[in-house]
Amino acid sequence: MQFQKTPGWLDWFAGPSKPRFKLPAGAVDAHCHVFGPGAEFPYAPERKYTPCDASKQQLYSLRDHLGFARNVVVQATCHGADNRAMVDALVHSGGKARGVATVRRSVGDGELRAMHETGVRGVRFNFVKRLVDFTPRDELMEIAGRVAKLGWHVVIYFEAADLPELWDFFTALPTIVVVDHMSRPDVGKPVDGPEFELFVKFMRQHPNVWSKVSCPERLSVTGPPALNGEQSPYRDVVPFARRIVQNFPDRVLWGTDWPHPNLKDHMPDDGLLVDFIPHIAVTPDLQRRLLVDNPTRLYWPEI
Ligand code: 0GY
Repeated sequence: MQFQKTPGWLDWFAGPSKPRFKLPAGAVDAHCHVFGPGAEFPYAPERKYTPCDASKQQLYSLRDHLGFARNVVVQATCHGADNRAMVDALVHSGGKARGVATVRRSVGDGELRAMHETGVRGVRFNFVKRLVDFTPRDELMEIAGRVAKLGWHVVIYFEAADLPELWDFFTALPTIVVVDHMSRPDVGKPVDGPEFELFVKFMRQHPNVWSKVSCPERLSVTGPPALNGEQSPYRDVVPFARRIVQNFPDRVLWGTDWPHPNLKDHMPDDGLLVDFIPHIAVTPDLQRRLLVDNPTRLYWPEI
């Protein structure tokens, strides 16, 4: 099937720079996606955007270029609950990728077990209105209970302003809960202001909550340019991510978010994104926990 990408959609950046920061051995890109290709894996009828294709081969060549050892491929909303493209990426990764799926209540236990065999280790619940029509919470809670039996976790994507309303639901989940992109804080507000304090409290009070300290390119107002080699790219995001890494060093993950859905003004250079890491995880020990120990414990506990 031929698909016409959403007007204004930016293609991913085809010539990423080589990062200056050398990733530690065994580093995991713990948040990335594949899109189609649409001709092989059609986009879902209920999708809110149509992306450009971004294949597993392209993802794995980026992995090698940047110096990652492994990937966690997260189901993107443009594929709805049809996990075939993501699962196909896992199956062809030579054991170097694990996945996070989107499922409905109608999913069979046999299907869940089959996904587990391919490397799926979590489900994603999305609460971002521009991306999905919401699934009822009782259905999500039922899914969480079923995947908990497989040892999976739940990834949640929501915006900071919605945390108060979602708090009780999130804290009732029976699994590890991984928050995408620090719940998208408004980095124009103070890092010790009420909004981000609530997120820190959420993590502090609930030891099963983890966070991805990813997506500075989505959150930044100042944008990417490093003024010199010393200064971080996306520097207005640094205090937020650094605070989470320092306070919860054993519950943080990092990912590129390649191929960067829904960016209309600016498409990041993935090499520069990697150069953001030493500014938020400022010692080799913190870097190793963020990039190697934590994702390995969550996705490859057997190694
Ligand atoms: C991200 C962020 C976004 C999109 C999706 O699945 C998706 O469509 O996750 C977004 O638009 O903020 O993590 O990729």
